[in-house]
Amino acid sequence: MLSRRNFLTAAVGVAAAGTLAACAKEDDSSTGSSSAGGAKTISLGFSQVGSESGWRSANTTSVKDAAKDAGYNLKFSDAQQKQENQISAIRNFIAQKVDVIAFSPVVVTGWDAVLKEAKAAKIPVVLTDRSVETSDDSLFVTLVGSDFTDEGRRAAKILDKVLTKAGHKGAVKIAQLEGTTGAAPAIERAKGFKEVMDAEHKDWKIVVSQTGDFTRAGGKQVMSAFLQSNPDVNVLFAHNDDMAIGAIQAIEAAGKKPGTDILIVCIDGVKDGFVAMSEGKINAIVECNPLLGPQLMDVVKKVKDGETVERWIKTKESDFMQDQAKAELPNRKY
Ligand code: GZL
Repeated sequence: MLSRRNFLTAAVGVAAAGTLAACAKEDDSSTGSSSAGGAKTISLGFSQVGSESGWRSANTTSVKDAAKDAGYNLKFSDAQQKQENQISAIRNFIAQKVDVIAFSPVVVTGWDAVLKEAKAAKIPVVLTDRSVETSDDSLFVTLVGSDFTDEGRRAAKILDKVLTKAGHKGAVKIAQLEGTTGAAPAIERAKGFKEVMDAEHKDWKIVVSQTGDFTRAGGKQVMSAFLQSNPDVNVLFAHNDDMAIGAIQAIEAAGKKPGTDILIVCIDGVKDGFVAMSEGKINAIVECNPLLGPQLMDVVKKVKDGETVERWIKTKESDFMQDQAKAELPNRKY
């Protein structure tokens, strides 16, 4: 996985021809003729994870709007959370000889072969949102996205504030709803949360942990099972708001009060998460900014022009306690 601490200055990578393959769901929002000043319109191939959450929908909108504003010819593919669809889409972009390929890898492993094909085709690759595990740093130029490990640390730190504010006494028994198995945010958020637990809260215990695949349905289904197997759970740490929102339905169905009987901390900061928090059902939210489109288009232009870019372009994010929810809700852009 990208060691997010190393800020190497990367030159543009080189890549080779791949084979043409169909994509899951693709749209080609060409913006027509060349951009101002007669320069050739930049063609960008973008492979999106899917449409699994509110965060993802906001991320897609940000990418499409920013590409349109930049006058790029965007070839967009929705992989429906399947790695094979992303690999096919990338091969398709190579065959179409796009100027730059950008994608959010659904999981961290299994990318070297197709990224080597892009390198052989001399098409630079930009990662956005999620990172990959690779031993060859030349296979992508940069990552535009959040520090998920730090988001996990922030979640544990704000949970400490939530417990204090709630006047919690006694055991802290945590249920963890993990993101998609093998995805960078799932791996790194769990790691960051555990790092703070082990260092500062040795009395806390994660009594049950399972993936809800970042979806509301997954969160509801898994939380329902958690409540059967571990009825004494009193904290939920969900890797995204959507799973927390699904879990709230399961908690209420079990006759318990989310935000009171079970304290809830989650990550993303989508509007529906803030609505639930303003209703007292979520106790704190760690923001993960999906509005990466403008930063991505800026980097794409620099990479296309062969400029040097930082190895990791981080997004800025905040954290919110329940008593901030009502005031913050009107400000939410996603
Ligand atoms: C995080 C992103 C995650 C969100 C989920 O950057 O990859 O995927 O936290 C989304 O909501 O499904």
